[in-house]
Amino acid sequence: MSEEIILSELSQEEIYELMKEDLYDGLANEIVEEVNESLGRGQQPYEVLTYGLVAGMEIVGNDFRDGILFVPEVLMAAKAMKAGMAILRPLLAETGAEKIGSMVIGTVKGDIHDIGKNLVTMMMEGAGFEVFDLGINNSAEAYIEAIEKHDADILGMSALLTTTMPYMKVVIDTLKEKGIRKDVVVLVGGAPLNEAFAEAIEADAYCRDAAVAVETAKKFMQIRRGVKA
Ligand code: B1M
Repeated sequence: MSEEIILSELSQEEIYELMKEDLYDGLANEIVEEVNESLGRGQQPYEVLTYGLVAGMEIVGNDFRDGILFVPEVLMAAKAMKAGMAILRPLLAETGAEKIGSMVIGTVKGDIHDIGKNLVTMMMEGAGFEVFDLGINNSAEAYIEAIEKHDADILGMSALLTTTMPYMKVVIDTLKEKGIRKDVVVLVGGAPLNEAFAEAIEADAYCRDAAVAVETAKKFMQIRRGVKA
């Protein structure tokens, strides 16, 4: 945000446009101000996330793909996105809802992308799930150790690279070998995935975005509760 811009004089639409520009330029402090201004106007945290941060990151992604932006710029954008998400996180988690299930989540081995996974974590916590976030670069063993330790209902795996998404199948095959595949619902997500891939690796479902992840997890928890009853 340049100095002459006074946020309070802008419409909400203009603020969302500015957020996209500032995210693109990796301006974390400006993003923080714009998130706070939006919330102060009564925008819902999910709206700020979707129309400001996620929309901005989509543009970054396109220009990264097209060779207009490079890794250092994308890292700056990711840092700015995380600064905005840090404000939204407690608000999205603030539902006071009773815990409805538990989830182990992490990005797969060889993959360090974590923004989408963090978003899913935030939304799941907000929906009343207890989430154990393993971070990035997870082996099958790390996932399984965490599932057993926390007696998790759901395993969530994230992959953003076409080269790392096949590792999800390795994890599922390892769950099968250990005889615990049926004990846990496996949800997968990440930009290069689709339903056909999820089906091919025998995951329980593909989640297009964080909101779909929450809905899908809730649906499976209802089924699990029904089975247990
Ligand atoms: Co990377 N990168 N990156 N990158 N990066 C992509 C993924 C890429 C598509 C960019 C491009 O070319 N357009 C491309 C992959 C191409 C391919 O595989 N075909 C790519 C590449 C090539 C690379 C490197 C190899 C670049 C290099 O070094 N030459 C390298 C790989 C490093 C590695 O992992 N080993 C690399 C590095 C990086 C940065 C470190 C610079 C940075 C990551 C920072 C971070 O995450 N902390 C980065 C970024 C930011 C991106 C893009 C631009 C944005 C990803 C993102 O955060 N999106 C990305 C372009 C793109 O995806 N269009 C790109 C926003 C986020 C909210 O969306 O992650 O899709 P997303 O998550 C969504 C859904 O997918 C879903 O819900 C989320 C929220 O709605 N979801 C789940 C995700 N996980 C889920 C798990 C679930 C459920 C739903 O579990 C139940």
